[in-house]
Amino acid sequence: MSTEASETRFSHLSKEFLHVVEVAAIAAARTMGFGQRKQSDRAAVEAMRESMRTVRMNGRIVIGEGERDKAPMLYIGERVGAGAELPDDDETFPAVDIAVDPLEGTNLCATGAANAIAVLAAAERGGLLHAPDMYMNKLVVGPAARGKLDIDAPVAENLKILSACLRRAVTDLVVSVLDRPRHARLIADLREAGARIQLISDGDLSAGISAAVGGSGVHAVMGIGGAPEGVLTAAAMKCLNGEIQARFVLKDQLHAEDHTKVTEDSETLARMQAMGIDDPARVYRTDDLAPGKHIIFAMTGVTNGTVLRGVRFFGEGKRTSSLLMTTCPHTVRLVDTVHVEGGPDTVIRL
Ligand code: VTB
Ligand code: MG
Ligand code: MG
Repeated sequence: MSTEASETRFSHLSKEFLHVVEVAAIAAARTMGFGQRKQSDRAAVEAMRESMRTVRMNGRIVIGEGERDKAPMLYIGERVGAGAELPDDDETFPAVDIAVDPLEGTNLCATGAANAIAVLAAAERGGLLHAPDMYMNKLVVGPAARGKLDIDAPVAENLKILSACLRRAVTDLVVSVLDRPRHARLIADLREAGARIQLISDGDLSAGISAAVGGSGVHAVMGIGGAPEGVLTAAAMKCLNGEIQARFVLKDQLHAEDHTKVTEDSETLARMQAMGIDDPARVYRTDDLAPGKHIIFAMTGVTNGTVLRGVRFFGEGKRTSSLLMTTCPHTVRLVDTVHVEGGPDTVIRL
């Protein structure tokens, strides 16, 4: 097959992935506010997995719901899609690696708070880093500051550069930070430098996307969140011309509050090594986390958010708001879908 033909075939997958995230978002949104984050998550995972079955690809999950024994669905290494059983060199379907987070922000959904999303990224084989589910320190900015900041520099210095890039005072910057005890120092540094802060209860991936698009009122994301979300953020940054810099965080670098949530460093290091990460201290940039040339990023709002609206149920159907992006060709689509379920009298509203 010509490169052109295979590229076209790959980019056509984006529409199928759009359907996958829409379906997952709708399933999760049904449970909004139930106060049952596990139930919300399960609904999204099941719906996403089911809709992924017919996607015309030979898919492999590289970032998923965890290891097989702990998560029987969308586990790391699971083969998905219509060509799941085929060998990699079979050309019937494109071979793709997939990173999923069927419900990013389970608590946000369970409480009806802003910015819960259903999300996935896909790339050609090897196009997304295999990252274990562990913590990751991140710095996310939009196109204007791409390549200008340094995750290792003092916060005040990064803010000064960011303010120059965005041509506004440091006091006019908004940095999104997960509201966690581990960020006490970061928050104090941001305050001392004079920046404004948006403390979020969850969802640093949504926040990263906000930081990369103009007009969102968020200019950067800083701090420690999940590594899987970091890889997904990187895929989005490739499409939005933004940047993520990141570093894996081990137990001894974490706040005591987080210690119970992570495995012993020896075990974590072994998991990292098994996934091909030899230098646990290195800084990963956008292209290290998402090295793929052909990236597809699809996300649907579950609850109302900064960039996307949540799922609306209107009796005769549903309406979803999604972000669908590809690198080849480079497209960013804001997709507003009406899923019509009523009869011929159903009115489609603007
Ligand atoms: C992080 C963050 C996510 O959960 O994984 C966080 O990246 C978990 O952090 O966006 P804690 O262990 O401190 O709760 C999210 O906020 C939501 O999945
Ligand atoms: Mg998840
Ligand atoms: Mg998540």
